[in-house]
Amino acid sequence: MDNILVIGAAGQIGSELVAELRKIYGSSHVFATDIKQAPPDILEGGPFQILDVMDDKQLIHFIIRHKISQIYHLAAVLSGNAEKLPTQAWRINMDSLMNILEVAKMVEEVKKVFWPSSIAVFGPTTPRQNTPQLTVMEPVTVYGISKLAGERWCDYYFNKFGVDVRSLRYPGLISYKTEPGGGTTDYAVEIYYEAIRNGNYECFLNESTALPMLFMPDAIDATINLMEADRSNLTIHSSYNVGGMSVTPAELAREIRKHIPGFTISYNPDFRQAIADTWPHSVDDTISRVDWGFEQTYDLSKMTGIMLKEIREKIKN
Ligand code: AKB
Repeated sequence: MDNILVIGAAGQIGSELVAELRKIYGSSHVFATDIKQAPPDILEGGPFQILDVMDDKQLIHFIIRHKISQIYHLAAVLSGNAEKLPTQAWRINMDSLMNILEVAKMVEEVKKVFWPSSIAVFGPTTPRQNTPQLTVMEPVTVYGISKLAGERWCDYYFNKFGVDVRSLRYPGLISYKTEPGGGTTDYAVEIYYEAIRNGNYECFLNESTALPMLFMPDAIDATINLMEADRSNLTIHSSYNVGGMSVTPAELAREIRKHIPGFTISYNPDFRQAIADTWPHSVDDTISRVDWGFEQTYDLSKMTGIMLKEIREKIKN
């Protein structure tokens, strides 16, 4: 039986991924870790430990002690925060990945690694519509540069040392369980909370900024399906495009208004507008569909119904 380590288990992806992995592999086989305390369901649902991925000695001891065979490394500084503290963000994003790749190379029991990349690897010179898997990549943000460098390192460790590292270029992820922090696509989560709490939202991107987005259940399925795919079917060892839906703030607001007719939105773009302006509007994920069966099951309308219902419940409780 595999023992799985999730780093960044208290975060937006980690908190949902841990729950899903525990259903599949059994609670005692999924070790949730983070540098901060995890939400109660993660703490109560199986092993949790404070672990700093930047501490390579602590990391390797943990992996050996718990006979870890799969690692999901989700900890990162996202695009907005990375622009505020560029050198720290670079160090955290890169050193943490290098620690993981080195451990995976050294410890024979570690069979697979998952590391998230992002649509931020693309830049202003990339085709914006239906962005191909292989294309021009000249990111102009610290986060994007770190993700592109990370992709290159993943590919390098696969080719040079046979490390089985798998990765997705996540679009913006929309979820109700744990809010994201410090990203450019965070508005697409905030808007639902503010619609319920106040009936209005001031958006930090302008109304026509189209970005690819994916509802969290689809992102979790994609992540686990990629990790469970037969290695021989995988043709990409840097990171796979996953598309989702292309949405603007105005379209999201229109969809919310179908449920909350009085909802209003205003626009006050900040520094994150300049980041979003360099990212794709939509992404071509054909290779993910062919290689490991990626599927998107939620559209804007289905997702909005669930987001509003779940956030209402959460606020009520
Ligand atoms: C961010 O906005 O920084 C992230 C991402 C698209 O990688 N959500």
